[in-house]
Amino acid sequence: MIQRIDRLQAELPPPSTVDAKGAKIVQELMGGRFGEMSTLMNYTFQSFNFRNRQKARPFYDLIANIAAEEYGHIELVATAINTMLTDASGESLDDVFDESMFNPAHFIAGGRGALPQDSRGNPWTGDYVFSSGDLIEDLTHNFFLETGARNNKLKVYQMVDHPAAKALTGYLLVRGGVHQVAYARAVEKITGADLTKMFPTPRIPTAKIPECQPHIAKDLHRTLYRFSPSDYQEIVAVFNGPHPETGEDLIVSDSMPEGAPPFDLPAQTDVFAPDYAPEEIAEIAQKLRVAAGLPDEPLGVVANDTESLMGKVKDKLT
Ligand code: MN3
Repeated sequence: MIQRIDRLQAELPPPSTVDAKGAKIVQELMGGRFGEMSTLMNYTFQSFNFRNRQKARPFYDLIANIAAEEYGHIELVATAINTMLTDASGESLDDVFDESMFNPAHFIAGGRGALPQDSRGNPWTGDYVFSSGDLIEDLTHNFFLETGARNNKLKVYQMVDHPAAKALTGYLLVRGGVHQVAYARAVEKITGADLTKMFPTPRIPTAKIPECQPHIAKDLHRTLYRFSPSDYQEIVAVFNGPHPETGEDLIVSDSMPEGAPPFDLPAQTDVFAPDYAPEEIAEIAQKLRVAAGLPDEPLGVVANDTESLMGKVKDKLT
């Protein structure tokens, strides 16, 4: 089972200008063949289907644990797309539609929201999942999947200028690198075949990408987080030794990333999100909260709400 934390794995910038064309391009990192839905579902199904797991525990733990991190990655991609589709400066829909190459489904099927699609608007498909039951094949596939994913992230980084897309790809390039190393190391531990000799594959100069630097400074390029309070402890048996590019020791962190609260994106009434009259829903929600004996202010935490109870507490502490 999965426990959910209402925070993003990394900080993303607040909404600024609408970039509908960029949002369409970033969809590739959501629902493309090498997108985060593919990494999430590949590792999820491989972990569900894993047989003889007690005898192969370090490898089961590795795949199951990375699957959990990938859930947070689809959340980050969605948040970046939603930020790029958010009107923070009064930009009218006409201005948005003057752009070529936007995805109409972002406005028609979605309320200016991310969709499980690629950059062409094609839906993500389960055909992208490879779960053969052969551990060595699956691990080799996963190495290649992370390789393709980083390749696509770098292309999106180069194509899209919106700050949310830059922050997103800067973070995911670093994390994808960790998963690539993890799967290479797993193949090496079983077969002796050293995929890391193929590094750098692809050639991604993360040291020269400004948006990667804050994460590299925090060692995120060589740290595998354990996404469970008590389980998946055997990942340390695989994720160890020197990083193939930098030579630094690999690290397993026993805690999840601290992460950051998301920005509460404003209602977009032109697309009925959350409704044509969001104040009505707010009024109903407030009555329900009072009836349930909840405090006057929301209990959830967002990045831009200093009025909430938790926001005030946080303000006092910082
Ligand atoms: Mn990922």
